[in-house]
Amino acid sequence: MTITVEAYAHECAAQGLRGNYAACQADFTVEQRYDYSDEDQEVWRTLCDRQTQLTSKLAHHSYLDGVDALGLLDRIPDFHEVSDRLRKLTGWEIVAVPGLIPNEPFFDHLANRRFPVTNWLRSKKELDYIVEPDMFHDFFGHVPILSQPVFADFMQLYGEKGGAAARMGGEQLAARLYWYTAEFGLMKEEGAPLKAFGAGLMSSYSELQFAVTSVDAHHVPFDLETVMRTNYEIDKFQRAYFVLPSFTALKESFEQADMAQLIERWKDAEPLDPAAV
Ligand code: HBI
Ligand code: FE
Repeated sequence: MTITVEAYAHECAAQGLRGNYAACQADFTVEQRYDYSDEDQEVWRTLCDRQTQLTSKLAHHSYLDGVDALGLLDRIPDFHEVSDRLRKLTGWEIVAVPGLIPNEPFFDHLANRRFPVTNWLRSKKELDYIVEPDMFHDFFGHVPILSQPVFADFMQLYGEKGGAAARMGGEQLAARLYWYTAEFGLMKEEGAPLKAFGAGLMSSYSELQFAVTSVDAHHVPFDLETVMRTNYEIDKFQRAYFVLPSFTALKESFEQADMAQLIERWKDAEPLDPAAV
């Protein structure tokens, strides 16, 4: 049974999360309310100008094609306008949320091809790093790649199967899969060097360069079971970056996975150290 909005709003306030959860519907969505200040618009343009200098070189072409197709660089995007374009490409749409929402509704939105995007933007003084995912991370980071048909299918399957896994006690295994693909995934591009597509990299100036170009970045060939067993930390550079051979490989390995068996086998096992995989 999912936590109620009121109880979750209270919890978030206690943790000092920024979003206005009191305004949430039962599915934890809110209206975007396009009432951004001039400073917000300037922060958005500054972040996009700076980040696109890197993504143009280091992001997978599927991500870049999505940025072009959805048009989100010159001003803070209108969620309904971008949803109309995205829906025509892969059936996905964007729903506004005040920030992180409980796992259950999050999985349910993904299973229905709705991606939750935070409706507030970091302030000028937080340009380089922000703890909570804000609209720049969610929109600039996560949304463009949802225009890639196979990854779009994977993300819906993740909502369905990841949600089922979480209900079977495999919440951590499911979270790791999301973390090492949707957040920090890299991919081989035919005949090209390594490229990034994970949102945590797309939206981070420093970590995108480190993950793709540093000799100290630990690149590991993608393996579903290894990913689900490997620990991660949320507030430092990753000590492992998993490299996909293709989005099809990701989708098919997850389709074929027997989550009940994986949970049975690894739920209570010692997690793997990312530096050692
Ligand atoms: N909520 N809005 C939002 N965005 C996320 O990326 C998100 C979330 N809630 C839970 C969550 N991610 C992770 O725990 C997933 O692994 C489920
Ligand atoms: Fe994210």
